[in-house]
Amino acid sequence: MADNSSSLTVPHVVRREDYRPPDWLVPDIALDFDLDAAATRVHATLSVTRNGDHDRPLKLDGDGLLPLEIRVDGNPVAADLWSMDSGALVIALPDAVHIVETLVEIAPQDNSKLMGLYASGGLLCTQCEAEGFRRITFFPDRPDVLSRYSVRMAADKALYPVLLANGDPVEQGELPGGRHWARWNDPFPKPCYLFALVAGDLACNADRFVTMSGREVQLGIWVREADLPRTAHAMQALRNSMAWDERVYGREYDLDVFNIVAVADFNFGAMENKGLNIFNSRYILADPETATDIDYDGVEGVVAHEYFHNWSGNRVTCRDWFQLSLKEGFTVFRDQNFSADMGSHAVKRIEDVRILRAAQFQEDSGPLAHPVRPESYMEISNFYTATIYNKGAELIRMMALMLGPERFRAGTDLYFDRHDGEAATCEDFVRAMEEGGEIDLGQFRLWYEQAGTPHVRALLTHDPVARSVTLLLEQTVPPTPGQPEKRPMAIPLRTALFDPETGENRGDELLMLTEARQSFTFQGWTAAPILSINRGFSAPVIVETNRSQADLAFLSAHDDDPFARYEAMQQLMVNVLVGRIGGQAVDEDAVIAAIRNAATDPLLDPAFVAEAIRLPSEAYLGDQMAVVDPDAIHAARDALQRRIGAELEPLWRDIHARTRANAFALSSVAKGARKLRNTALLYLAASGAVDGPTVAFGQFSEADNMTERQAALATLANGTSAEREAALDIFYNRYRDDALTLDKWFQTQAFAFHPDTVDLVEELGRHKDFTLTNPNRVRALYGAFAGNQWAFHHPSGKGYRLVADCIIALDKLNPQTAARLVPPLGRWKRFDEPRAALMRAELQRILLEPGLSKDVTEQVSKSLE
Ligand code: 0A1
Ligand code: ZN
Repeated sequence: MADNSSSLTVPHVVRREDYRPPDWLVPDIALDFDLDAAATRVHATLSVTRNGDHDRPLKLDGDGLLPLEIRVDGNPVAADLWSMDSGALVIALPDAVHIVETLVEIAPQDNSKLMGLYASGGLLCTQCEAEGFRRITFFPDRPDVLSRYSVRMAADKALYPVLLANGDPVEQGELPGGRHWARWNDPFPKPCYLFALVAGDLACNADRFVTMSGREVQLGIWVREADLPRTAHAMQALRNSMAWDERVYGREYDLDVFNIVAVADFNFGAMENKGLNIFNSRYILADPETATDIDYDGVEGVVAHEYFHNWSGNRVTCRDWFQLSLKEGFTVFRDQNFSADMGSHAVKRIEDVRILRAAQFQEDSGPLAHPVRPESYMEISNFYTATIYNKGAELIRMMALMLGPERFRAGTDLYFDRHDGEAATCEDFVRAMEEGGEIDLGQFRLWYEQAGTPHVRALLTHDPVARSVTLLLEQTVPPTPGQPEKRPMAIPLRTALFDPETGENRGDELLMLTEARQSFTFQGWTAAPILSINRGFSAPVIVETNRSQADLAFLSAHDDDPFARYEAMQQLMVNVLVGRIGGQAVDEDAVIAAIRNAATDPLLDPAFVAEAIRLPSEAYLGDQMAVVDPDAIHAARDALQRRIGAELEPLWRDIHARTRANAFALSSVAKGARKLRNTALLYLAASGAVDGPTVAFGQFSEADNMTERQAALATLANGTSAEREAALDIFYNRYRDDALTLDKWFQTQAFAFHPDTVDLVEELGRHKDFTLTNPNRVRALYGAFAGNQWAFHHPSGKGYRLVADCIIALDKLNPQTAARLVPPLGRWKRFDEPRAALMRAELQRILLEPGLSKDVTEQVSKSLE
């Protein structure tokens, strides 16, 4: 009786308002795995207790499972006492407490969805969040059922010499026939999405950490033997994270061991399973030969993120999946601040806002917009979004700003202490902030409910007679699917006024905008001041101001808030580019002067300069237009880049020569120099100087690190020089056997501003090294391509067809990863009608595909509404 019903039924909608506490609890579970890639047997023993006074049966979720045995209190269950319901096993139970046993058989090597127990490069590993545990054994697969786990694994000792699971190792032994076994116990009750096991031939980078109360923790990073030399950075990041969480949040690690395993095939970045984090290898492995500085920072940030989940996610977990941002938004906020503390606060904030605008603002203005706490979903995997993660982090950041550091810490202490060992809600978090921080967050709660990015118009008017200025603020929150009307939000705006004569900042204030229209008056201004608003990006909103180009130029040179300074520079560039696209005469000289000033200011951090002088992305420019015109945007941006390159050519040559390093170092100074050097190379190549490709090729060949090598390759890939082909060939031959680095070869070409990118991507999709079975490879080619606005939106519609073909083919193997490629196609309303029609046609073609997954069905059907 194989159960295929889940793939045949019309997707069912799950609603937040339908939440009910579980009918049955499972305080203890013992799992016994007889591991084998082709056929693994899973025997589960559940102690179950009836929760409340009811007579409903026990329902154990299952996905693709067939019960080979069912026992209650040791006895086989009569056929009329159990049934199957959409994959779940339903058992009628007479009493309040029982022991239920089931036996199933699964085939990890056939599991291409990478959810549940699967095989990756000779390893067996698990991924259970959100609903993968039901693909391993029958269980109430919901985060508010917390159990103590005891796990026994038996496996072939030669193939799987290492056996890991959550918690602490307790016993191990030999078995006949070359097999062995191990048992792990996890003393902390946890939801099943945090279950994990790994079996394989792994080597360990072992270290230790002594916690603030003096307990010693054994740390292990487990990888293939050959990858051991690439694990040092991850280990350092882990130790730093452990110390940081003690220092900043007072949170200590709680088990005797903490293990991390790197796997090559993984749907997301990494997973915070209790005591046994499982990582996409791209967020563990790093060395100068193969990892860029961005990769190094990614390793540090993701290691921290997963470690921080031990408190924000594991010790305090989520009641239901609508509360996902409770753990994700808070944990992203924590990892962002950790990374800022490890490097530069200013640069980290700029990078985080860039990501928020690129991913979350786009999501929030499209058909898939949803609140940070959604009201409904068809497939929860589709809700691991930039809104839940990044906008969720901004909500925590706003609360932290409004409370101030001490009261925020009082709030988080209260939250952790009050809810330790529980499954909590976003409301619980806000209430802890209110009580611990002694603040009323009544109106602030709307941030959890209302989707859409608020727009704030800020108009500053000066009254010379009264010597006062008035700042008029108006907010609107745009309609989003299911939410046509919006209420005004509570928006914290850090604001300062600059004296135009002295250049002095007369004080930073936190203005709370709580009404649709509100004004603030400031006294003592004989001359009109210059407005600096949303400093530090204090609220995730779009601000429109009546500031002149001269005001922006002033702020780009003088604002003492680095984010606001960067922002002024970007706005200066946006105004010029949008003007150029609209065919207006624009003054580009101000932009060139601002870039020259920043790039020659010896007091500025080079990493900041590199951020400040780079042109806004094509996608960001598209967001500023009523209808996105990819060709006009590309042409305008490219022309300005060429002009900046040509006019400041000596400066780019000078920076490029001056920042050449002699030996690789990972310090902030060395990273900043590389970042600025790569930007200088980009402008030098754009200048049209005849030796541009030679200089780029020189950097490519001489670099002793991947940051400079890949940037040189990317610069060459934008052009049509002979050096382009040479560098791509060299890169391919050097890294053809290193999957993570070969991903960069695919990605660089898919992301290039090259007139033939669409055709090249089509060819690369047929390359012998391309495969749909590895999510990193798919993202490197099609994910990067769909983010290349100019190429993806080629007027022929070929880009849309390529991505739709990929979605259709991939959906049969890995629906989660396929569904993540849908959003770029879903943004058709933002484009001209010929493009919109082509995009819709591809979405409709996908929807007609027989047997389409729930994941892709949800994303495509919402995108067509
Ligand atoms: N909780 C993880 C993200 C994650 C979600 C689902 C997964 O399933 C494939 C994997 C990872 C995190 O926030 O890091
Ligand atoms: Zn997370």
